[in-house]
Amino acid sequence: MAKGSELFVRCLENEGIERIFGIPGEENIDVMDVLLDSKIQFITTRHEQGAAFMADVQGRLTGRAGVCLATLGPGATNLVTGVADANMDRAPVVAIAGQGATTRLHKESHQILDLVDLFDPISKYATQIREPEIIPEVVRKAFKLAEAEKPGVAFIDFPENIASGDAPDKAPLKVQRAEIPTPPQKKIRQAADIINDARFPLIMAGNGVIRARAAEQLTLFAERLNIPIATTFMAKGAIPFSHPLSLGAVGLQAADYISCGFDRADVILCIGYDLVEYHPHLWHKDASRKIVHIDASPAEVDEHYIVECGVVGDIRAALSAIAEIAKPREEYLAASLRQTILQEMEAHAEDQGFPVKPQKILWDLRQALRPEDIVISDVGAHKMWMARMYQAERPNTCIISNGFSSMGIGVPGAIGAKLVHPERTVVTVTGDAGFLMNSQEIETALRIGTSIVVLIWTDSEYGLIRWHQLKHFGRPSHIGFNNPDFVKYAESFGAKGYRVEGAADLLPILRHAVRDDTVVLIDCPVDYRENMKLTEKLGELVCPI
Ligand SMILES: Cc1ncc(C[n+]2csc(CCOP(=O)(O)OP(=O)(O)O)c2C)c(N)n1
Ligand SMILES: [Mg+2]
Repeated sequence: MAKGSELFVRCLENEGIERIFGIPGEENIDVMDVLLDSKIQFITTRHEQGAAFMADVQGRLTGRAGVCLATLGPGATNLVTGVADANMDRAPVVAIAGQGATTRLHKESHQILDLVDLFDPISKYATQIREPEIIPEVVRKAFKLAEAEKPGVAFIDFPENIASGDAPDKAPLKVQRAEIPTPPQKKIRQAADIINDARFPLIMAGNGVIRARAAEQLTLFAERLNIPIATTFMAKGAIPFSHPLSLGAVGLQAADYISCGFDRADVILCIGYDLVEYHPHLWHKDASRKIVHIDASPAEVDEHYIVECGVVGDIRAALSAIAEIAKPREEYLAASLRQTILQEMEAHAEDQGFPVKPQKILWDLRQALRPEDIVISDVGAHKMWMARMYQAERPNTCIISNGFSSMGIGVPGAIGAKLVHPERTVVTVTGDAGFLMNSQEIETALRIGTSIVVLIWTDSEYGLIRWHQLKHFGRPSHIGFNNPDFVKYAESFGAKGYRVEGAADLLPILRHAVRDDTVVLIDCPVDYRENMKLTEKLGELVCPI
């Protein structure tokens, strides 16, 4: 007779997973032991949060659930931030925690916490395996729900006595994925009519487009109807930035050039757009535009997002069907807007100022990378710059957390991405604070041989918070700290470190770093005086259209 842990691992194998990220503990030793005889690779991390972020980014890139594992109590609580991030960024993840035996869960007992309660608000599904015979159902349900639209986290609490005890002779359940139906014809027609009647329609594409693997259809749709596209931060690359219909990314908490497009538009086609990414009140203050919502799920309720027509179902099918019957538009009003955005991006390409300006860092980074290479941003002022100015050419090549927006995703996220795409260069763009939140995973990266480049924007501050404080109160409050010597820090792990000492250093260092074939840290001092300059410039914005 098999043990519960054996049946459990067989069910995980049946889901086709290649690896699990995590940290062993006492209450999951049975699972850990069974994994030795499995083809599933276990990647031992240095913090459970790192494991969760690795699973998060792997899930986001592949559409298949990334898996992380922790022990009970403190192991499980350490998973929480990464799990919440995956859930709100709509990344499929199955998170597993060991648990004390079912004979001691009813009382105060060493390291026991009600984990199902703890994970409930940060997952789509949280359950406990109370009996061994439900293992195949629980595992199958967890994967099915994690991967179904909108993807997110399924959490499994696995008590130690169920893992070590006998399990019935059961087989894993057949893997079946939820299919998304084609939207009703009536809605396709209605959407086409609204587009035909529009004076200036604008597309806002969200991460749902990338999840649906609908980027190509989106570009074809825009080309055929001649409608410009702005993407959210999490949909960068859904249309190549070099495409003349691309207007870059929206999501700043303030007016931006692209706001001019929203102001001028009378119809906004929100495709795969998710309200968690960007409050509707920021781009639709007077709630007067006609909104066409095209997504796999019905729209969230929001007083600034009242839908004129909801086309719910498979995004690819919706776009092809609408493009076929709507009339192509002759004029394209946003060309001058694109010109302004391009000029802004290029303005500092040759800037020699030091510390290096954010615009220049992103310009050089783009020069050093191929279109298929992947950049992952951590969270901070650098993310705002990256979202606005990094020119992404393909979907899932610029990974930004903008649902939960948790600092610390950068280093572990890059490891997850490199495992998915070992042939591509993977760069983390991170602040000096977010970097040190999970820098311990450099050791993991070196041990498992994932070469990643970590580009640290050094300002010795929580830069984004200074930016907000200056905007609101005109003075900073408690945002400073000291940094270690990042070059020595890299070397102490056995990684490579570079320090940028002048703006002209950056591009050559980046070109070296992408060829170094190890973990590389680059300490790049950044000139964040540009933050308030941007705020002032956007405050005086004169629309080019
Ligand atoms: C885990 C977590 N803690 C706090 C925050 C709030 N927060 C957002 S950005 C930021 C500052 C980030 O500083 P740093 O990593 O140095 O990046 P910079 O803004 O300087 O580019 C803080 C504290 C957050 N998003 N996530
Ligand atoms: Mg900083």
